[in-house]
Amino acid sequence: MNNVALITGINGQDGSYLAEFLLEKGYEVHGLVRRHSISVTSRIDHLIHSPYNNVKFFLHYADTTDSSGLMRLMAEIKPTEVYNLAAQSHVGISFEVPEYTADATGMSTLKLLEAIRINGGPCRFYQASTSELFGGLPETAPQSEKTPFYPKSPYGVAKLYSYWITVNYRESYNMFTCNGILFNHESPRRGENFVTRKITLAIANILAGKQEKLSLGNMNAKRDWGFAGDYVEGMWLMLQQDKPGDYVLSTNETHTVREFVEAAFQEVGITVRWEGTGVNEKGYDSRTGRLLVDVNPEFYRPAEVEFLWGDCSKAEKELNWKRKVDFKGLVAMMMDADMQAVVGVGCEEFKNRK
Ligand code: NDP
Ligand code: GDR
Repeated sequence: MNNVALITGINGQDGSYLAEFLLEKGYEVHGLVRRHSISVTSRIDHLIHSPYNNVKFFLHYADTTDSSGLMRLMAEIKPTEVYNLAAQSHVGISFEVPEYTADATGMSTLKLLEAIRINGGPCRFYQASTSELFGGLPETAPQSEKTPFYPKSPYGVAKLYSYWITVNYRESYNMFTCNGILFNHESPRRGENFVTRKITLAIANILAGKQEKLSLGNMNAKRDWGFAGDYVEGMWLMLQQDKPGDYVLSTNETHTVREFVEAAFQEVGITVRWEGTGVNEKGYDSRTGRLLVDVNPEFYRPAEVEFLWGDCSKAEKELNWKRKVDFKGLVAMMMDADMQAVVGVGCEEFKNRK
């Protein structure tokens, strides 16, 4: 049987890495994209312009909130594996658009599962579940598959629905459905309004004279940050097992947002000196005294997940999965990519020039 994958959210960060990974494995890959007034395919343009296009790689217009389109696509494509990565994926923005987030991040999962069930045929299903299902209470860390859920945002609540409907279809209809409970994973392809990319891009812009300073919200939040390229392999591994299950993927490291800022500046040879606390906290270049970082309460969230630190021992044991890139490697990779793109030189060359 041919391996045919359908990826929702193919032009997102994870979708682009997963498409590359599956094509390399010989899959026929179909991706679902929404219509936009401008092009949003920059992460997959290299695949659109590759020999794979229209041979092994196909894009289809659809929206996961539109069940008739999903039904039609399932009947047409007959995928053997579906990866549901589409979502309104920004936690902060979910407080601004809670109802839409419930539709796109929650209800859409049900629509996709129904389209698979009604169309019949053997099809394995991956749901992009998240560490935002956990409340991030320090006493619950490190969080594993057994940690109780306590979502703190409209995004987290919508993902909670998706998590349980995925489990429910497994139990009700004997479908092969899996939840990957993934902790934060980043890359040079990360959206520019997620905190890691916001930081690395701002530093490159500051050094290029295009931005004055970096303004952030809660710098005390702790996250377990891995590399997206490592995590898409884990998604695929979940669907290759004899039995479906739910798995945490994480790095087993945790760092504050402040530590990410410090590590990113270190990559370009700048040590940050901090002064003040809370909204008055500021970061200065320890050598020149220049203001580099401040706090803008606009970026605080109405409710926050304070402490995420994943325990992925189940995935390590059962899937034989392990992350390859650590925190330092991730920061270096992202900082270097933004330096190359904005300043025109990598971090090492920049430091040697100073
Ligand atoms: P991105 O925000 O980069 O990508 C989201 C994708 O979903 C985009 O391709 C977007 O398309 C698409 N999309 C959004 N709404 C719809 C819709 N209604 N119909 C069709 N497509 C839609 O997210 P990531 O790649 O980072 O994450 C992938 C998934 O994994 C998401 O579900 C996210 O919530 C989840 N997740 C991510 C983690 C992370 O750290 N990255 C951790 C845990 C879970 P468009 O370009 O048209 O907006
Ligand atoms: P998160 O990622 O909410 O964990 O969700 P994000 O990078 O947005 O925030 C991480 C932490 O940084 C704090 N923060 C800021 N965040 C943003 N975006 N902008 C800021 O200026 C800023 N300042 C401080 C946040 O408050 C938070 O504590 C990501 C998404 O990819 C989800 O889809 C996914 O499910 C989870 O990771 C796991």
